[in-house]
Amino acid sequence: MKLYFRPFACSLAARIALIEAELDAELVAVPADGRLPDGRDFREISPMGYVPALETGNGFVLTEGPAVLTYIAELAPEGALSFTGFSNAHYRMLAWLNFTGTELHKSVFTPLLGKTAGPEERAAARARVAKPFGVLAAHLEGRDFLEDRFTVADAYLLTVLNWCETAGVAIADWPVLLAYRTRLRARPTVARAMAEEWPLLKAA
Ligand SMILES: N[C@@H](CCC(=O)N[C@@H](CS)C(=O)NCC(=O)O)C(=O)O
Repeated sequence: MKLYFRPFACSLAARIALIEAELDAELVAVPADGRLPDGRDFREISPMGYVPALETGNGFVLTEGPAVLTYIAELAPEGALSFTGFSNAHYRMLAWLNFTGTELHKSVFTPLLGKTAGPEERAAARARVAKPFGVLAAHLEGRDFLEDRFTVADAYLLTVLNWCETAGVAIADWPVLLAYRTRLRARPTVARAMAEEWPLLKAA
């Protein structure tokens, strides 16, 4: 299995999930020009050019973070990274993955972290953070994780919260979210995943 990633991009969540699940995978860094070490153009694997992309041993290719994370969670020992079966918690976890992807990642952080948005679009993106952060802060008050235990939804949310400083989002204005991020960063699997990517980010 191969995970295509960029350091500290949303693919970090998949790295965390692989470590949590103790699954072996080759981690392939996608260069800025998309030319992979084996000579292929990354868009042959991920037509949008986006990480994460997961390529299984039998040639199955999966893109889109929430799908990649759910796939890894289902390869993990039963119940280790998600909730199995037709349970409310399982569907809530899927809802959190979608919430993070739509209300935060694409709506707020993509315009703030990219180079294409002008001042008006950036101001609008920054204004969109208060509502979802407020919902999350209210939900996480008194809880360690989004649900009763750590799941891939926490891995994704932590990954997105990591971008606050670079994006100019004052996470300290939501102390519950800051405390959640601090707690998760101290989790050994998260700390290991971040330590693996940190030198690559600095070198980029
Ligand atoms: N809808 C995609 C979005 C993934 C995405 O935005 N990936 C970013 C990194 S966080 C990326 O690869 N950007 C490279 C680019 O825009 O060329 C998903 O959920 O996986």
